[in-house]
Amino acid sequence: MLWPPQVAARHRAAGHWRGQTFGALLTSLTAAYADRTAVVGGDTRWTYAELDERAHRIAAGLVNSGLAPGDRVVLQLPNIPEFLSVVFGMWRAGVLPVFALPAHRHSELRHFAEHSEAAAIITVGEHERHDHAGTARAVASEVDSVRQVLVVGSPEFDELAATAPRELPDPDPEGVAFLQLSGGSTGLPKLIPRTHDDYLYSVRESARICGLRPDSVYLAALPVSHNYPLSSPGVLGALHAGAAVVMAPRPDADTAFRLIEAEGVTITGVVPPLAAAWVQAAARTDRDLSSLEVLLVGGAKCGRELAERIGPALGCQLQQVFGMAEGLVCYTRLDDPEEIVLGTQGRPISPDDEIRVVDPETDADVAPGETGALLTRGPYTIRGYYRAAEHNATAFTPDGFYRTGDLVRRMPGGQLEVVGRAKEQINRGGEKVAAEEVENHLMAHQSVLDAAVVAVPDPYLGERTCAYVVPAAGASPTGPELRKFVRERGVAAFKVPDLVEVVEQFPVTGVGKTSKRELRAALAALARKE
Ligand code: OOB
Repeated sequence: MLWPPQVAARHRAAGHWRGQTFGALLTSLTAAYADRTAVVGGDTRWTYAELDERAHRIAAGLVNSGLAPGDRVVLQLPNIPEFLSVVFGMWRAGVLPVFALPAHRHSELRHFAEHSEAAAIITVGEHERHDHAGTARAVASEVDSVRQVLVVGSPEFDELAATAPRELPDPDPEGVAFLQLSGGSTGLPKLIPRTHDDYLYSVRESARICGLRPDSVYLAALPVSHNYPLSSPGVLGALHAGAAVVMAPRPDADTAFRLIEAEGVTITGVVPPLAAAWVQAAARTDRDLSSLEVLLVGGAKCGRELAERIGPALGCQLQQVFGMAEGLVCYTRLDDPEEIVLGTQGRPISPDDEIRVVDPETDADVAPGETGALLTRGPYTIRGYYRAAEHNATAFTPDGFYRTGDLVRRMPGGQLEVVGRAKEQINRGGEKVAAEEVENHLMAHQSVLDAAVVAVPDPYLGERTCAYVVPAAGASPTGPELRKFVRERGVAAFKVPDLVEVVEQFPVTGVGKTSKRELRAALAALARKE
Protein backbone atom coordinates (compact mmCIF):
# COMPACT_ATOMS: atom_id res chain seq x y z
CA MET A 1 0.00 0.00 0.00
CA LEU A 2 1.84 3.11 -1.23
CA TRP A 3 0.85 6.78 -1.41
CA PRO A 4 -2.32 7.91 -3.22
CA PRO A 5 -1.46 9.28 -6.72
CA GLN A 6 -2.28 12.95 -5.92
CA VAL A 7 -0.07 12.78 -2.82
CA ALA A 8 2.77 11.18 -4.78
CA ALA A 9 2.45 13.94 -7.39
CA ARG A 10 2.81 16.56 -4.63
CA HIS A 11 5.99 14.94 -3.26
CA ARG A 12 7.45 14.86 -6.77
CA ALA A 13 6.49 18.47 -7.46
CA ALA A 14 8.05 19.57 -4.14
CA GLY A 15 11.34 17.97 -5.21
CA HIS A 16 11.27 15.44 -2.37
CA TRP A 17 11.03 12.46 -4.70
CA ARG A 18 13.53 12.82 -7.51
CA GLY A 19 13.17 9.60 -9.46
CA GLN A 20 16.58 8.22 -8.52
CA THR A 21 17.30 4.66 -7.40
CA PHE A 22 20.04 3.70 -4.94
CA GLY A 23 21.93 1.98 -7.75
CA ALA A 24 21.89 5.18 -9.81
CA LEU A 25 22.96 7.13 -6.70
CA LEU A 26 26.08 4.96 -6.31
CA THR A 27 26.90 5.50 -9.98
CA SER A 28 26.74 9.28 -9.59
CA LEU A 29 28.70 9.19 -6.30
CA THR A 30 31.38 7.17 -8.03
CA ALA A 31 31.58 9.74 -10.82
CA ALA A 32 32.20 12.43 -8.22
CA TYR A 33 34.35 10.62 -5.63
CA ALA A 34 35.90 7.66 -7.48
CA ASP A 35 39.22 7.50 -5.63
CA ARG A 36 38.02 8.58 -2.22
CA THR A 37 37.47 6.04 0.53
CA ALA A 38 33.90 4.74 0.66
CA VAL A 39 34.15 2.05 3.33
CA VAL A 40 36.65 0.60 5.78
CA GLY A 41 36.24 -2.55 7.87
CA GLY A 42 38.74 -5.07 9.22
CA ASP A 43 41.58 -5.22 6.71
CA THR A 44 39.36 -4.01 3.88
CA ARG A 45 39.39 -0.49 2.46
CA TRP A 46 37.39 0.26 -0.69
CA THR A 47 37.19 3.45 -2.72
CA TYR A 48 33.90 4.51 -4.27
CA ALA A 49 35.09 3.04 -7.58
CA GLU A 50 35.85 -0.30 -5.90
CA LEU A 51 32.52 -0.42 -4.05
CA ASP A 52 30.74 0.49 -7.30
CA GLU A 53 32.43 -2.27 -9.27
CA ARG A 54 31.74 -4.87 -6.59
CA ALA A 55 28.08 -3.88 -6.52
CA HIS A 56 27.88 -4.22 -10.31
CA ARG A 57 29.43 -7.71 -10.19
CA ILE A 58 27.21 -8.88 -7.34
CA ALA A 59 24.12 -7.56 -9.17
CA ALA A 60 25.05 -9.58 -12.25
CA GLY A 61 25.86 -12.62 -10.11
CA LEU A 62 22.50 -12.46 -8.33
CA VAL A 63 20.65 -12.24 -11.65
CA ASN A 64 22.66 -15.16 -13.07
CA SER A 65 21.83 -17.20 -9.97
CA GLY A 66 18.16 -16.95 -10.91
CA LEU A 67 16.96 -14.01 -8.83
CA ALA A 68 14.53 -11.70 -10.62
CA PRO A 69 13.50 -8.08 -10.03
CA GLY A 70 10.95 -7.91 -7.23
CA ASP A 71 12.22 -11.08 -5.50
CA ARG A 72 12.65 -10.75 -1.74
CA VAL A 73 15.87 -11.93 -0.11
CA VAL A 74 16.38 -12.12 3.65
CA LEU A 75 19.68 -10.39 4.34
CA GLN A 76 21.47 -10.98 7.64
CA LEU A 77 24.93 -9.42 7.66
CA PRO A 78 26.95 -7.84 10.47
CA ASN A 79 28.93 -4.60 10.10
CA ILE A 80 31.31 -5.60 7.31
CA PRO A 81 32.10 -3.75 4.05
CA GLU A 82 30.29 -6.48 2.10
CA PHE A 83 27.06 -5.25 3.67
CA LEU A 84 27.29 -2.29 1.29
CA SER A 85 28.46 -4.13 -1.85
CA VAL A 86 25.71 -6.73 -1.39
CA VAL A 87 22.93 -4.24 -0.66
CA PHE A 88 23.83 -2.00 -3.60
CA GLY A 89 24.18 -5.12 -5.76
CA MET A 90 20.68 -6.21 -4.73
CA TRP A 91 19.32 -2.75 -5.45
CA ARG A 92 20.88 -2.78 -8.91
CA ALA A 93 19.39 -6.21 -9.60
CA GLY A 94 15.99 -4.97 -8.37
CA VAL A 95 16.06 -7.61 -5.61
CA LEU A 96 14.49 -6.49 -2.31
CA PRO A 97 16.55 -6.98 0.87
CA VAL A 98 14.58 -7.93 4.00
CA PHE A 99 16.87 -6.46 6.66
CA ALA A 100 17.25 -9.00 9.48
CA LEU A 101 19.41 -8.03 12.48
CA PRO A 102 22.47 -10.14 13.35
CA ALA A 103 20.77 -10.88 16.69
CA HIS A 104 17.80 -12.58 15.01
CA ARG A 105 17.62 -16.34 15.21
CA HIS A 106 15.68 -19.18 13.64
CA SER A 107 12.23 -18.05 14.76
CA GLU A 108 12.57 -14.52 13.35
CA LEU A 109 14.39 -15.55 10.17
CA ARG A 110 11.76 -18.13 9.40
CA HIS A 111 9.01 -15.59 9.88
CA PHE A 112 10.71 -13.08 7.55
CA ALA A 113 11.30 -15.74 4.90
CA GLU A 114 7.75 -17.07 5.11
CA HIS A 115 5.99 -13.76 5.28
CA SER A 116 7.94 -12.22 2.39
CA GLU A 117 8.06 -15.52 0.44
CA ALA A 118 11.79 -14.91 0.13
CA ALA A 119 13.65 -16.55 -2.74
CA ALA A 120 16.97 -16.63 -0.90
CA ILE A 121 18.81 -15.87 2.32
CA ILE A 122 22.15 -14.07 2.31
CA THR A 123 24.18 -14.29 5.49
CA VAL A 124 27.65 -15.00 6.91
CA GLY A 125 29.14 -18.20 8.30
CA GLU A 126 30.04 -18.15 11.97
CA HIS A 127 29.74 -14.74 13.62
CA GLU A 128 29.96 -13.90 17.34
CA ARG A 129 29.79 -17.60 18.16
CA HIS A 130 26.62 -18.22 16.18
CA ASP A 131 26.40 -20.40 13.08
CA HIS A 132 24.39 -18.06 10.86
CA ALA A 133 24.82 -20.20 7.76
CA GLY A 134 23.49 -23.22 9.67
CA THR A 135 20.43 -21.32 10.86
CA ALA A 136 19.80 -19.99 7.34
CA ARG A 137 20.04 -23.49 5.85
CA ALA A 138 17.62 -24.85 8.46
CA VAL A 139 15.13 -22.10 7.57
CA ALA A 140 15.66 -22.75 3.84
CA SER A 141 14.78 -26.41 4.35
CA GLU A 142 11.50 -25.42 6.04
CA VAL A 143 10.34 -22.58 3.79
CA ASP A 144 9.46 -23.66 0.24
CA SER A 145 10.10 -20.33 -1.47
CA VAL A 146 13.76 -20.19 -0.33
CA ARG A 147 15.79 -21.73 -3.15
CA GLN A 148 19.29 -20.74 -2.09
CA VAL A 149 21.47 -19.66 0.82
CA LEU A 150 24.43 -17.44 -0.02
CA VAL A 151 27.20 -17.21 2.57
CA VAL A 152 29.41 -14.13 2.32
CA GLY A 153 33.02 -15.27 2.66
CA SER A 154 32.41 -18.71 1.12
CA PRO A 155 34.05 -19.79 -2.18
CA GLU A 156 30.58 -19.84 -3.80
CA PHE A 157 30.00 -16.26 -2.83
CA ASP A 158 33.46 -15.20 -4.04
CA GLU A 159 32.64 -16.75 -7.38
CA LEU A 160 29.30 -14.95 -7.59
CA ALA A 161 31.00 -11.67 -6.62
CA ALA A 162 33.47 -12.14 -9.50
CA THR A 163 30.73 -12.32 -12.17
CA ALA A 164 31.34 -10.06 -15.17
CA PRO A 165 29.26 -6.90 -14.79
CA ARG A 166 26.38 -6.39 -17.22
CA GLU A 167 23.78 -3.78 -18.08
CA LEU A 168 20.66 -4.28 -15.97
CA PRO A 169 17.41 -2.33 -16.18
CA ASP A 170 17.15 0.31 -13.43
CA PRO A 171 14.22 -0.51 -11.09
CA ASP A 172 11.26 1.85 -10.66
CA PRO A 173 12.35 4.58 -8.21
CA GLU A 174 8.81 4.74 -6.83
CA GLY A 175 8.72 0.98 -6.34
CA VAL A 176 9.60 -0.82 -3.12
CA ALA A 177 13.40 -0.97 -2.63
CA PHE A 178 13.52 -3.11 0.53
CA LEU A 179 11.62 -4.26 3.59
CA GLN A 180 12.64 -2.94 7.01
CA LEU A 181 11.45 -4.46 10.29
CA SER A 182 9.10 -2.84 12.74
CA GLY A 183 9.86 -2.93 16.45
CA GLY A 184 6.32 -4.22 16.69
CA SER A 185 3.91 -4.54 19.55
CA THR A 186 1.65 -7.34 18.36
CA GLY A 187 2.98 -10.77 17.51
CA LEU A 188 5.92 -11.06 15.13
CA PRO A 189 7.70 -8.05 13.56
CA LYS A 190 5.85 -6.44 10.66
CA LEU A 191 7.63 -5.72 7.38
CA ILE A 192 7.94 -2.11 6.26
CA PRO A 193 8.03 -1.40 2.51
CA ARG A 194 10.28 1.58 1.68
CA THR A 195 10.75 2.95 -1.84
CA HIS A 196 13.93 4.31 -3.43
CA ASP A 197 12.38 7.77 -3.73
CA ASP A 198 11.01 8.06 -0.22
CA TYR A 199 14.08 6.62 1.52
CA LEU A 200 16.54 8.61 -0.55
CA TYR A 201 14.71 11.79 0.44
CA SER A 202 15.18 10.99 4.14
CA VAL A 203 18.82 10.02 3.56
CA ARG A 204 19.60 13.20 1.58
CA GLU A 205 18.02 15.46 4.20
CA SER A 206 19.55 13.53 7.10
CA ALA A 207 23.03 13.96 5.60
CA ARG A 208 22.43 17.71 5.31
CA ILE A 209 20.90 18.12 8.80
CA CYS A 210 23.78 16.19 10.39
CA GLY A 211 26.39 18.29 8.57
CA LEU A 212 27.98 15.46 6.58
CA ARG A 213 30.65 16.56 4.09
CA PRO A 214 33.00 14.66 1.74
CA ASP A 215 35.72 14.79 4.42
CA SER A 216 33.43 13.40 7.16
CA VAL A 217 34.08 9.93 8.57
CA TYR A 218 31.02 8.05 9.89
CA LEU A 219 31.49 5.21 12.37
CA ALA A 220 28.84 2.49 12.05
CA ALA A 221 28.78 1.33 15.67
CA LEU A 222 25.24 -0.12 15.84
CA PRO A 223 24.14 -2.96 13.51
CA VAL A 224 23.74 -1.31 10.10
CA SER A 225 20.69 -3.27 9.02
CA HIS A 226 18.71 -1.21 11.53
CA ASN A 227 17.10 1.92 10.11
CA TYR A 228 18.98 4.28 12.45
CA PRO A 229 22.61 3.41 11.55
CA LEU A 230 21.49 2.69 7.98
CA SER A 231 19.92 6.03 7.20
CA SER A 232 19.73 8.48 10.11
CA PRO A 233 22.12 9.68 8.74
CA GLY A 234 23.89 6.35 8.90
CA VAL A 235 26.05 4.66 6.32
CA LEU A 236 23.79 5.75 3.46
CA GLY A 237 23.81 9.39 4.58
CA ALA A 238 27.60 9.26 4.79
CA LEU A 239 27.91 7.83 1.28
CA HIS A 240 25.38 10.36 -0.01
CA ALA A 241 27.76 13.10 1.15
CA GLY A 242 30.83 11.41 -0.38
CA ALA A 243 32.15 10.65 3.12
CA ALA A 244 33.86 7.50 4.42
CA VAL A 245 32.10 4.76 6.38
CA VAL A 246 33.98 2.85 9.08
CA MET A 247 32.36 -0.45 10.05
CA ALA A 248 32.79 -1.27 13.75
CA PRO A 249 32.51 -5.00 14.48
CA ARG A 250 31.20 -4.20 17.96
CA PRO A 251 29.89 -1.01 19.59
CA ASP A 252 31.86 -1.18 22.89
CA ALA A 253 33.96 1.83 23.88
CA ASP A 254 37.32 0.06 23.40
CA THR A 255 36.51 -0.91 19.80
CA ALA A 256 34.84 2.40 18.95
CA PHE A 257 37.56 4.59 20.50
CA ARG A 258 40.30 2.64 18.71
CA LEU A 259 38.54 3.22 15.38
CA ILE A 260 37.76 6.88 16.12
CA GLU A 261 41.46 7.49 16.72
CA ALA A 262 42.73 5.35 13.82
CA GLU A 263 40.32 6.64 11.17
CA GLY A 264 39.67 10.18 12.37
CA VAL A 265 35.95 9.54 12.83
CA THR A 266 33.94 12.78 12.86
CA ILE A 267 30.40 11.51 13.47
CA THR A 268 28.60 8.43 14.78
CA GLY A 269 25.28 7.37 16.28
CA VAL A 270 24.53 5.36 19.42
CA VAL A 271 21.67 4.40 21.75
CA PRO A 272 21.51 5.97 25.23
CA PRO A 273 23.03 3.03 27.22
CA LEU A 274 25.97 3.00 24.83
CA ALA A 275 26.36 6.78 25.11
CA ALA A 276 26.49 6.33 28.90
CA ALA A 277 29.14 3.61 28.59
CA TRP A 278 31.24 5.76 26.24
CA VAL A 279 30.95 8.76 28.59
CA GLN A 280 32.28 6.62 31.44
CA ALA A 281 35.06 5.08 29.38
CA ALA A 282 36.13 8.48 28.00
CA ALA A 283 37.27 9.51 31.48
CA ARG A 284 40.02 6.87 31.49
CA THR A 285 40.93 6.40 27.83
CA ASP A 286 44.31 7.16 26.27
CA ARG A 287 42.75 7.35 22.82
CA ASP A 288 42.62 10.64 20.97
CA LEU A 289 38.94 11.34 20.34
CA SER A 290 39.45 14.92 19.18
CA SER A 291 38.28 14.23 15.60
CA LEU A 292 34.76 13.46 16.85
CA GLU A 293 32.43 16.37 16.11
CA VAL A 294 28.92 14.96 16.47
CA LEU A 295 27.43 12.13 18.52
CA LEU A 296 23.87 11.24 17.60
CA VAL A 297 21.85 9.65 20.39
CA GLY A 298 18.48 8.04 19.79
CA GLY A 299 16.47 4.85 19.49
CA ALA A 300 15.30 5.35 23.08
CA LYS A 301 14.90 8.40 25.31
CA CYS A 302 18.15 10.16 26.18
CA GLY A 303 17.60 11.49 29.71
CA ARG A 304 18.54 15.07 30.56
CA GLU A 305 21.40 14.04 32.88
CA LEU A 306 23.07 11.88 30.24
CA ALA A 307 22.49 14.54 27.56
CA GLU A 308 24.36 17.09 29.67
CA ARG A 309 27.38 14.85 30.17
CA ILE A 310 27.98 13.89 26.53
CA GLY A 311 29.50 17.12 25.18
CA PRO A 312 31.98 17.68 28.02
CA ALA A 313 33.00 13.99 28.28
CA LEU A 314 33.50 13.28 24.59
CA GLY A 315 34.44 16.74 23.36
CA CYS A 316 31.74 16.73 20.69
CA GLN A 317 28.29 18.05 19.96
CA LEU A 318 25.20 16.03 20.96
CA GLN A 319 22.50 15.59 18.33
CA GLN A 320 19.31 13.87 19.48
CA VAL A 321 17.41 11.74 17.00
CA PHE A 322 13.93 10.28 17.38
CA GLY A 323 12.91 8.10 14.49
CA MET A 324 11.16 4.94 13.42
CA ALA A 325 11.64 2.42 10.64
CA GLU A 326 8.10 3.29 9.45
CA GLY A 327 9.36 6.71 8.41
CA LEU A 328 9.33 9.91 10.49
CA VAL A 329 12.74 11.01 11.76
CA CYS A 330 13.30 14.05 14.00
CA TYR A 331 16.65 15.65 14.80
CA THR A 332 17.83 18.46 17.00
CA ARG A 333 19.67 20.81 14.64
CA LEU A 334 23.38 21.52 15.01
CA ASP A 335 22.61 25.24 15.49
CA ASP A 336 19.72 24.74 17.95
CA PRO A 337 20.02 26.45 21.36
CA GLU A 338 21.36 24.21 24.13
CA GLU A 339 17.97 23.99 25.83
CA ILE A 340 16.45 22.37 22.70
CA VAL A 341 19.39 19.97 22.20
CA LEU A 342 19.36 18.79 25.82
CA GLY A 343 15.64 18.79 26.44
CA THR A 344 13.91 17.64 23.24
CA GLN A 345 14.15 14.86 20.67
CA GLY A 346 14.23 17.35 17.81
CA ARG A 347 11.91 18.29 14.99
CA PRO A 348 10.97 16.43 11.79
CA ILE A 349 13.23 16.28 8.74
CA SER A 350 10.67 17.65 6.32
CA PRO A 351 8.39 20.71 6.24
CA ASP A 352 5.88 18.25 4.78
CA ASP A 353 5.99 15.86 7.73
CA GLU A 354 2.53 16.24 9.24
CA ILE A 355 2.39 15.88 13.02
CA ARG A 356 -0.73 15.41 15.12
CA VAL A 357 -0.71 15.05 18.91
CA VAL A 358 -4.03 13.53 19.94
CA ASP A 359 -6.04 12.12 22.81
CA PRO A 360 -5.37 8.36 22.54
CA GLU A 361 -9.02 7.54 23.23
CA THR A 362 -10.75 9.96 20.87
CA ASP A 363 -8.11 10.99 18.29
CA ALA A 364 -9.01 14.63 19.05
CA ASP A 365 -6.06 17.05 18.92
CA VAL A 366 -4.82 18.02 22.39
CA ALA A 367 -4.07 21.63 23.33
CA PRO A 368 -0.64 22.91 22.26
CA GLY A 369 2.07 21.76 24.68
CA GLU A 370 -0.11 18.99 26.17
CA THR A 371 0.90 15.33 26.08
CA GLY A 372 -0.81 13.10 23.55
CA ALA A 373 -0.33 10.22 21.13
CA LEU A 374 1.80 11.02 18.10
CA LEU A 375 0.27 10.50 14.65
CA THR A 376 2.28 11.27 11.54
CA ARG A 377 2.00 11.33 7.76
CA GLY A 378 4.47 12.55 5.17
CA PRO A 379 6.73 12.05 2.16
CA TYR A 380 8.75 9.19 3.68
CA THR A 381 6.32 7.64 6.19
CA ILE A 382 4.63 4.45 5.01
CA ARG A 383 0.89 4.19 4.46
CA GLY A 384 0.77 0.50 5.37
CA TYR A 385 2.83 -2.54 6.37
CA TYR A 386 3.65 -5.24 3.84
CA ARG A 387 0.90 -7.86 3.48
CA ALA A 388 -0.85 -6.85 6.69
CA ALA A 389 -4.30 -5.54 5.72
CA GLU A 390 -5.90 -6.38 9.06
CA HIS A 391 -3.16 -4.79 11.17
CA ASN A 392 -3.05 -1.75 8.87
CA ALA A 393 -6.71 -1.04 9.60
CA THR A 394 -5.78 -0.10 13.18
CA ALA A 395 -2.12 0.95 12.82
CA PHE A 396 -3.14 3.82 10.52
CA THR A 397 -6.00 6.31 10.62
CA PRO A 398 -8.49 6.18 7.74
CA ASP A 399 -6.79 9.25 6.25
CA GLY A 400 -3.35 7.64 6.32
CA PHE A 401 -1.67 8.85 9.51
CA TYR A 402 0.62 6.28 11.14
CA ARG A 403 -0.12 5.69 14.83
CA THR A 404 3.41 5.72 16.27
CA GLY A 405 2.35 4.54 19.75
CA ASP A 406 4.57 7.23 21.25
CA LEU A 407 3.36 9.83 23.74
CA VAL A 408 4.83 13.25 23.04
CA ARG A 409 4.60 16.96 23.78
CA ARG A 410 5.11 19.49 21.01
CA MET A 411 7.11 22.65 21.74
CA PRO A 412 6.26 26.01 20.14
CA GLY A 413 9.26 25.56 17.79
CA GLY A 414 7.87 22.25 16.52
CA GLN A 415 10.27 20.08 18.51
CA LEU A 416 8.91 16.94 20.11
CA GLU A 417 9.63 15.67 23.58
CA VAL A 418 9.00 11.94 23.88
CA VAL A 419 7.39 11.40 27.28
CA GLY A 420 6.21 7.81 27.11
CA ARG A 421 4.61 5.09 25.10
CA ALA A 422 1.12 3.76 24.59
CA LYS A 423 2.14 0.64 22.66
CA GLU A 424 2.73 -2.82 24.14
CA GLN A 425 6.43 -2.71 23.54
CA ILE A 426 9.52 -2.77 25.72
CA ASN A 427 12.33 -0.46 24.59
CA ARG A 428 15.37 -2.28 25.90
CA GLY A 429 18.03 0.37 25.31
CA GLY A 430 16.86 0.88 21.74
CA GLU A 431 16.14 -2.79 21.03
CA LYS A 432 12.40 -3.19 20.67
CA VAL A 433 10.57 -6.15 22.19
CA ALA A 434 6.92 -6.77 21.32
CA ALA A 435 5.18 -7.94 24.51
CA GLU A 436 2.84 -10.24 22.63
CA GLU A 437 5.62 -12.00 20.74
CA VAL A 438 7.33 -13.02 23.99
CA GLU A 439 4.01 -13.94 25.64
CA ASN A 440 3.28 -16.30 22.75
CA HIS A 441 6.63 -18.03 23.24
CA LEU A 442 6.02 -18.39 26.99
CA MET A 443 2.52 -19.76 26.49
CA ALA A 444 3.91 -22.49 24.27
CA HIS A 445 5.40 -23.99 27.47
CA GLN A 446 3.21 -26.74 28.91
CA SER A 447 3.54 -25.39 32.46
CA VAL A 448 2.32 -21.91 31.54
CA LEU A 449 -1.36 -21.03 31.63
CA ASP A 450 -1.04 -17.32 30.92
CA ALA A 451 1.72 -14.75 30.49
CA ALA A 452 1.96 -10.95 30.45
CA VAL A 453 5.19 -9.21 29.52
CA VAL A 454 5.82 -5.68 30.75
CA ALA A 455 8.63 -3.14 30.98
CA VAL A 456 10.44 -2.57 34.27
CA PRO A 457 12.58 0.55 34.66
CA ASP A 458 16.31 -0.10 34.53
CA PRO A 459 19.07 2.39 35.32
CA TYR A 460 21.29 1.17 32.47
CA LEU A 461 19.01 0.04 29.65
CA GLY A 462 16.12 2.36 30.47
CA GLU A 463 13.81 -0.64 30.49
CA ARG A 464 14.06 -4.39 30.84
CA THR A 465 11.44 -7.04 30.23
CA CYS A 466 9.58 -8.75 33.03
CA ALA A 467 7.37 -11.74 32.27
CA TYR A 468 4.54 -12.40 34.72
CA VAL A 469 3.45 -16.00 34.42
CA VAL A 470 0.46 -17.94 35.79
CA PRO A 471 1.30 -21.66 35.99
CA ALA A 472 -0.90 -24.38 34.55
CA ALA A 473 -2.77 -26.48 37.16
CA GLY A 474 -0.31 -28.44 39.27
CA ALA A 475 2.76 -27.07 37.47
CA SER A 476 5.51 -24.99 39.03
CA PRO A 477 7.74 -23.56 36.29
CA THR A 478 10.84 -21.64 37.36
CA GLY A 479 12.34 -18.47 35.90
CA PRO A 480 15.55 -20.08 34.62
CA GLU A 481 13.56 -22.91 33.03
CA LEU A 482 11.29 -20.50 31.17
CA ARG A 483 14.13 -18.25 30.04
CA LYS A 484 15.97 -21.27 28.68
CA PHE A 485 12.78 -22.44 26.98
CA VAL A 486 12.29 -19.10 25.21
CA ARG A 487 15.96 -18.96 24.18
CA GLU A 488 15.80 -22.48 22.76
CA ARG A 489 12.81 -21.57 20.63
CA GLY A 490 15.37 -19.66 18.54
CA VAL A 491 14.68 -16.00 19.28
CA ALA A 492 17.02 -13.03 19.51
CA ALA A 493 18.71 -12.96 22.92
CA PHE A 494 17.37 -9.45 23.64
CA LYS A 495 13.83 -10.88 23.68
CA VAL A 496 14.48 -13.45 26.44
CA PRO A 497 12.72 -12.02 29.54
CA ASP A 498 15.19 -10.45 31.98
CA LEU A 499 12.92 -11.25 34.91
CA VAL A 500 10.28 -13.92 35.36
CA GLU A 501 7.72 -13.62 38.14
CA VAL A 502 5.48 -16.61 38.75
CA VAL A 503 2.16 -15.47 40.26
CA GLU A 504 -0.96 -17.37 41.26
CA GLN A 505 -3.24 -15.12 39.28
CA PHE A 506 -3.13 -11.81 37.49
CA PRO A 507 -4.44 -8.75 39.31
CA VAL A 508 -8.00 -7.99 38.36
CA THR A 509 -8.46 -4.45 37.12
CA GLY A 510 -11.04 -1.99 38.42
CA VAL A 511 -13.61 -2.81 35.80
CA GLY A 512 -12.97 -6.51 36.29
CA LYS A 513 -11.62 -6.84 32.76
CA THR A 514 -9.05 -9.48 32.07
CA SER A 515 -7.85 -8.23 28.71
CA LYS A 516 -4.09 -8.46 28.17
CA ARG A 517 -3.91 -4.71 27.69
CA GLU A 518 -5.43 -4.02 31.11
CA LEU A 519 -3.31 -6.67 32.75
CA ARG A 520 -0.12 -5.28 31.31
CA ALA A 521 -1.04 -1.79 32.45
CA ALA A 522 -1.75 -3.05 35.99
CA LEU A 523 1.42 -5.11 36.11
CA ALA A 524 3.54 -2.30 34.70
CA ALA A 525 2.17 -0.01 37.42
CA LEU A 526 2.99 -2.66 40.02
CA ALA A 527 6.51 -3.10 38.63
CA ARG A 528 7.07 0.66 38.72
CA LYS A 529 5.98 0.83 42.37
CA GLU A 530 8.39 -1.95 43.34
C1 OOB B 1 14.42 3.72 15.77
O1 OOB B 1 13.55 2.97 15.01
P1 OOB B 1 12.68 1.72 15.52
O2 OOB B 1 11.76 1.42 14.40
O3 OOB B 1 13.57 0.65 16.03
O4 OOB B 1 11.87 2.20 16.78
C2 OOB B 1 11.00 3.30 16.75
C3 OOB B 1 10.56 3.65 18.15
C4 OOB B 1 9.81 4.94 18.26
O5 OOB B 1 8.45 4.81 17.90
C5 OOB B 1 10.00 5.25 19.73
O6 OOB B 1 9.14 4.46 20.50
C6 OOB B 1 11.41 4.78 19.99
O7 OOB B 1 11.69 3.82 19.00
N1 OOB B 1 12.40 5.86 19.88
C7 OOB B 1 12.63 6.82 20.82
C8 OOB B 1 13.67 7.63 20.32
N2 OOB B 1 14.05 7.14 19.12
C9 OOB B 1 13.27 6.07 18.87
N3 OOB B 1 12.02 7.06 21.98
C10 OOB B 1 12.47 8.13 22.70
N4 OOB B 1 13.47 8.94 22.30
C11 OOB B 1 14.10 8.74 21.12
N5 OOB B 1 15.09 9.56 20.73
O8 OOB B 1 14.60 3.52 16.95
C12 OOB B 1 15.11 4.83 15.04
C13 OOB B 1 14.98 4.97 13.67
C14 OOB B 1 15.62 6.00 13.01
C15 OOB B 1 16.40 6.88 13.74
C16 OOB B 1 16.54 6.75 15.11
C17 OOB B 1 15.89 5.71 15.77
